[in-house]
Amino acid sequence: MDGTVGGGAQKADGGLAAALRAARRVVVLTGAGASAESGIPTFRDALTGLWERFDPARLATPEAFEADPGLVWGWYVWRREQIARCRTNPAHDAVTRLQRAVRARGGTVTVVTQNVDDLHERAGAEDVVHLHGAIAASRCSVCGAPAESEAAPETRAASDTAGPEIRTGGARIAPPACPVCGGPVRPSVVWFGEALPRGEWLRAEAAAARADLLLSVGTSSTVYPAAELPHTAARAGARIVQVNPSPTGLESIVRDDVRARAGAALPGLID
Ligand code: BV8
Repeated sequence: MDGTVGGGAQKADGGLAAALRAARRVVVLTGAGASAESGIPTFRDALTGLWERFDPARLATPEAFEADPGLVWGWYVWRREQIARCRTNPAHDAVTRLQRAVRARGGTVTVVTQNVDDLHERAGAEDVVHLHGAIAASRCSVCGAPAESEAAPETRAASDTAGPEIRTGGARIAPPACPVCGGPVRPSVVWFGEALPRGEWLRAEAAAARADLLLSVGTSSTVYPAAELPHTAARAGARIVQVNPSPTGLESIVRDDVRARAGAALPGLID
């Protein structure tokens, strides 16, 4: 393990700043922790309201939606409303500045996120790879036709009347019916047990396989196949940098372990 640098880093080679300035093929892999300082709870945080007795990984499954579409759809309506009220945080803004700086010197930065929010895009990042889909989009769970994400008026009324509960997380809301086949509409995210979008995965994997630096930000490195990407980059000889206040399963391949919150640490690393 290399030396340590300030800011709560567990270990980092003094050359981290130089490496970030010299890198030309960068992958930034973000997880729920990158949006935590925007007020979006991570998957490890306890859920609230009706869902507090559920493990998010148990809610984010086709089986849960099949068993109780209103419970799962209500959770996503609540999360969408939460995300719509949030703003980007300094971590998202720093990632965008890094992408612009590396591009200005002829390099590439591929932002690969496990998050289903749009905060990287709202911060100005381009060509973001969404491994797990986007919460803002919906599709029919039966025929796959794209569908409106807004709950249908009758069910929307239910959530409006349920106002405070939905704000604190706690209402079942019947999903809209598909305008094509009448099937229940679902969020266009990748649930546990579902394959990642092939094109997105191939883009992420190819970027990791040619990276000279991979920055892992705010992910517990427990969800696969996304968690495989730092290992793919390390095998390609990339420098692995981690920004996370807690240890993850990644330390053995991490050269610079910045043990800090992303919004606090990334601006100082990038600028
Ligand atoms: C699949 C969308 C196969 C929904 C999500 C090996 C290989 C392949 C698959 C598997 C495998 N082993 C197990 C599997 C199955 C499974 C899996 O990985 N399970 C885990 C739990 C063991 N994987 C799958 O099911 C994947 N599909 O493999 O399909 C297949 C192939 C062909 C055909 C059919 C099937 C699909 C996985 C995608 C699941 N969907 N999201 C939604 O969001 O509602 S994943 C979901 O979890 C989110 O995307 C979230 O991002 C992710 C959790 O990971 P993190 O982002 O890391 O979040 P977490 O809360 O865990 O950690 C937050 C971290 O932030 C912490 O470390 C914390 O310390 C840190 N933090 C907190 N605050 C801050 C901070 N860091 C910085 N700053 C802060 N301020």
